Amino acid sequence: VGVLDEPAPLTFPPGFLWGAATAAYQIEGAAAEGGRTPSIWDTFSHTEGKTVAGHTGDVACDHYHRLTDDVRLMAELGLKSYRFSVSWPRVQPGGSGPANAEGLDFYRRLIDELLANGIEPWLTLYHWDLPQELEEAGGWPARDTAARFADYTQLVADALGDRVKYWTTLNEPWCSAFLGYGSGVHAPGRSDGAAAVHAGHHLMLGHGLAVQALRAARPDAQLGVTVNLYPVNPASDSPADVDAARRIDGLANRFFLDPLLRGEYPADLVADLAKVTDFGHVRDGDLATIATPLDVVGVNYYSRHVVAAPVPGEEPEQYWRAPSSWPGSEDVRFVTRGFPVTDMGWEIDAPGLVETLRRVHEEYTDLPLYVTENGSAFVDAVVDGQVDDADRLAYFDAHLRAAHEAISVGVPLRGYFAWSLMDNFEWAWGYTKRFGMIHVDYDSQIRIPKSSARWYAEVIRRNGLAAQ
Ligand code: PNW
Repeated sequence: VGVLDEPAPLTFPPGFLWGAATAAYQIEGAAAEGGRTPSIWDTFSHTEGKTVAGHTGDVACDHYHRLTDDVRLMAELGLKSYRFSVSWPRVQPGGSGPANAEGLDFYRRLIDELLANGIEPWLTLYHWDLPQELEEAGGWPARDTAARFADYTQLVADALGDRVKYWTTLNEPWCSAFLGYGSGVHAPGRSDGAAAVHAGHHLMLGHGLAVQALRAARPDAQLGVTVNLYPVNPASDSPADVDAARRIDGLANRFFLDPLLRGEYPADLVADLAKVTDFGHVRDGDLATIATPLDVVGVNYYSRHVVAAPVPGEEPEQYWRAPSSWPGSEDVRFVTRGFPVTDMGWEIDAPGLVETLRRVHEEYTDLPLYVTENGSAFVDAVVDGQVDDADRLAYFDAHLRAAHEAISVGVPLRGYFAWSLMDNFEWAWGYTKRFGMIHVDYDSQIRIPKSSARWYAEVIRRNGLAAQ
């Protein structure tokens, strides 16, 4: 092959924000220390039968006691940014009232350590750990929770706002609403379609109020929200399959994108949900609040949904069907195509990332986009103190090529956060699924950077991928 035929290295735009992400309940541990009160995830994980093997986040990666060592590992990776979440019950015990100075101090020390290492802190306010007291007062299906969230946001902005430029209000409101209150496979484990739809609305209302509070407190900050998006394709061209795809796309993607970025619920989705709720929970002015202007949009991407019309008697077993994360569309079948899958059973589909980013840009917004999570679980083996995770590395490589392709067709993608910095508590799956670039031994708490971590450090150093 001549020089001109050789594939060129894929270089990203100058200043591309290379990062890694985690979430408070998944890594911190110290569940009953420093004045923290229980969240719905403490209650849920301590309830028999809710998580694999009864795993809880009581200790997790013990990050609460190891933040200095963990930031050193981030610096060794050369991370430009670190996306973490604040535990609401750590900084505002019980979810209302005054701040807990000891909880805030933990995040202040974390942020200062990041800044001292030249790592941009990216703060997520809500990654699923609602204070248990607020769940007992009705949780996200109750309107008042949105006001409580705005109050908590104000408290965090006052305490940490001088140190943080990038803010995400909610992580993946679809999961909070439809896994938490629909299928109940996530905390708080309720199964009620109407409650899930109402929760989704109040999460977005809380987001809008939080953006307004942050904007007033920190006019210079970059404000956004993170949604988990999926291309949704019909399994065939049949009108029934095409309609199934329209319905699932409505619940998975448009339920959130349309209110947040257009200030309206899609009419077809409202009609689909007529048997579930009459949308009487939506008050005048809510949609304008929800659509309060943002500076950035975060997209979490893992896989694609391929769906088909119901076939009586055929019920494929899926993580989210227990009883259903899809109110009003419980009968839709999720089909697999025989693609290679990760340890979550999710099909690996890097072109879906290009489609997803293009859709957000072309149909919804000109705002800068960030991939705030992308990654994969695989079974790892520690051999002679090393973890050679070629499968995870290949997943990152394929998706970064997709991210680069999206940029080359005009998507204003400004950064990418690998999920996850380190192995952690994978929600209902406990410690049985490993997403980390850094291996964690949960007995010794020894961290070992995997091959993917060393590779990612090289990607960051080059600001791109080597020629393939
Ligand atoms: C996201 N689904 O969760 C979360 O933001 C992370 O905390 C989590 O560890 C990561 O992705 C990997 O799971 C999801 O069932 C959980 O479609 C479930 C689904 C999607 C995202």
